[in-house]
Amino acid sequence: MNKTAFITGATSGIGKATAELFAKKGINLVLCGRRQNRLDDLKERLGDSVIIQTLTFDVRNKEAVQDAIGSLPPEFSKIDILVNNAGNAHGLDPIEEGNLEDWDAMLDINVKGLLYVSKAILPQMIERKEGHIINIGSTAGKEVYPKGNVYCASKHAVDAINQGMRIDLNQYGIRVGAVNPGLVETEFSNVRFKGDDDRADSVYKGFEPLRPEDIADIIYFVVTRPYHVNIADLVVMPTAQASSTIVNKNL
Ligand code: NDP
Ligand code: 8X3
Repeated sequence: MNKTAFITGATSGIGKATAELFAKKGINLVLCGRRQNRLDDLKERLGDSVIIQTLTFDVRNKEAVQDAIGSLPPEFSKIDILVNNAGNAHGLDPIEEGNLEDWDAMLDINVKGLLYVSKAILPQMIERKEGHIINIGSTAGKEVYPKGNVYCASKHAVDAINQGMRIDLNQYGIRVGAVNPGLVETEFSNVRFKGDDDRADSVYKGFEPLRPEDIADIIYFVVTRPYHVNIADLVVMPTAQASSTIVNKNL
């Protein structure tokens, strides 16, 4: 496939699994994250089959986002697929105990970061009247769960932005859709619980969670549909999960 994908949050979890699958399928890659060593490792491992460019920046920093994307060499001037994946939950607290830095992080990364990256990539998609944007939302963008307050708000915002993007970019023939996973075992809970790995592991105990590779498969399916097919909004949970709070541990 002679295409180029730009993936944010490629250093871990869903983004990393997507990068690995896309490379296997011959999709050239721009891989982003803050952890340069992980990006270097991916480039080293995956760079035999496809062309890879890495960009190290924090999606919260709008100048850094513009500079990094503006610095892409000519062979990466055409981005066919943007996977807006970078994001995390920070903390799990009732609203009255919420930590202001956690709130800033979630809204700045999950919402504003997604907007900054999209704004920087969009001009060349609009010029070509071609492109496909996949926004990684969450079941947390479809319902709110106890103590999920601000993380859920950030993912509800992604849901709204996904719809808004699809409406506004419709005139250019740019496809926009969201993939909204339930519980996927990644570094997500390690970040949420600030390195408390036992607490993070307990989130996925007693049932079979989704794996990042499951989501990568779905993203690949979405981007390989014929042009007239746009998967606008897809929700996927582990079979054991029925909602954010109902998980069957007896399967
Ligand atoms: P991981 O923690 O494994 O990966 C998060 C990725 O986001 C990392 O590559 C990280 O890179 C990047 N990232 C985080 N903050 C920033 C930042 N400030 N600037 C740039 N990149 C950043 O989690 P997941 O793979 O699970 O999460 C990926 C997406 O999937 C997120 O949007 C998350 O909300 C969503 N999601 C996850 C679910 C789950 O259960 N795991 C379910 C539903 C949705 P680095 O640290 O190197 O910057
Ligand atoms: C991640 C899924 O349920 O931990 O978005 O919020 S959940």
